[in-house]
Amino acid sequence: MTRRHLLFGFLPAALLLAAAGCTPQSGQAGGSPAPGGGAAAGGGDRPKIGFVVKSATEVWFQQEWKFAQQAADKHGFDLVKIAAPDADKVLSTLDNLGAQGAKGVIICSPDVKLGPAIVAKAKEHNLKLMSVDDRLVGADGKPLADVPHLGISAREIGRTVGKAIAEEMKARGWKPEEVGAVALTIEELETARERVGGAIEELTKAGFPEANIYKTPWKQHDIPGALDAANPTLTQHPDVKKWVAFASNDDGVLGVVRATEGRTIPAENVIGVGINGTSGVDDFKKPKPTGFFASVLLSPKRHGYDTAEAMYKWVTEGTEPPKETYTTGILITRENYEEAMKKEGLL
Ligand code: FCA
Repeated sequence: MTRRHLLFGFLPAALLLAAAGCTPQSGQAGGSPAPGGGAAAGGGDRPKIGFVVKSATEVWFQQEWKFAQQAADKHGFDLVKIAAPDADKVLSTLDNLGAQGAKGVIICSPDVKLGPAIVAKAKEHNLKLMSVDDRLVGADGKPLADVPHLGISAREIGRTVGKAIAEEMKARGWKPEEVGAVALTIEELETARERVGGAIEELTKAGFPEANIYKTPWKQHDIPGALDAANPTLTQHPDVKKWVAFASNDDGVLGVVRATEGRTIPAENVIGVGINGTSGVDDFKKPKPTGFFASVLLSPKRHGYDTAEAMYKWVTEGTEPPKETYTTGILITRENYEEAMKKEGLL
């Protein structure tokens, strides 16, 4: 065989290997299971660990996956990244992971009330289970305390949001009674309730009238969904010329900010403060400031890398992760985001 032939013969195999190591980022569980897929990649005894998230399109979860993959590369395990945006997909994903011989799964469920069903499926398939970001709850709405969880210090981070808004209002010389607040809420999710609750706590402490805080349910948890939610609230208060905005994450606030832009409310009349940093950063990169003023930068590295590593140690060494771990965040604005994000490996 000529060198040329060898090269061509080799290429597809190399591509296959790459593809097997880099499992599909979404839709995989709904398709045909691939039992022993890892073995085909030459990793027969490499443990397989699932990382299931509620959205593949939200930048936060892409970042979590990226860092989880770094843990997989370092320790030599196969990471199966799957997006499960609804209950059916969550359950079929767990069956699929079981069929593939996975040993553990980390999950941010689209619905935390699926907790007992997820625990039952994990047990059935002998999968070690931990939750990330959104804590699973039981039928009584209480957290499933037995499932190790890594989340954010939601109340404290919400307080940081509220303080940042209050300070910026002061810096701009705004009178609280003239300002309206759009607070996007996801009442059924504890971490979201706590984040928004913390922001309201600090705002009202700083003299913001509670009556001017318009709680607006956020049903479809993406930027267009937030824009749609915010519009009616803005319409209902045509007399309000200055707005502040907060939500459980950047995407919520970005949607509200886009809604204010759609109504030609000038950017200097809007103070939006998000949480995550991972998608809000796009507004900081725009040449002219938008209404997206700041965000609390979280650590997708800790949420992705640390959980994946902890799961690997659990399945290989039997060391169970702590039952609860809560991470912190730091306030970023146009002024300091580059340095802060570089430190986190995000820029
Ligand atoms: C929730 C949010 C994400 C991120 C994560 C830490 O899952 O939906 O945007 O903030 O918590």
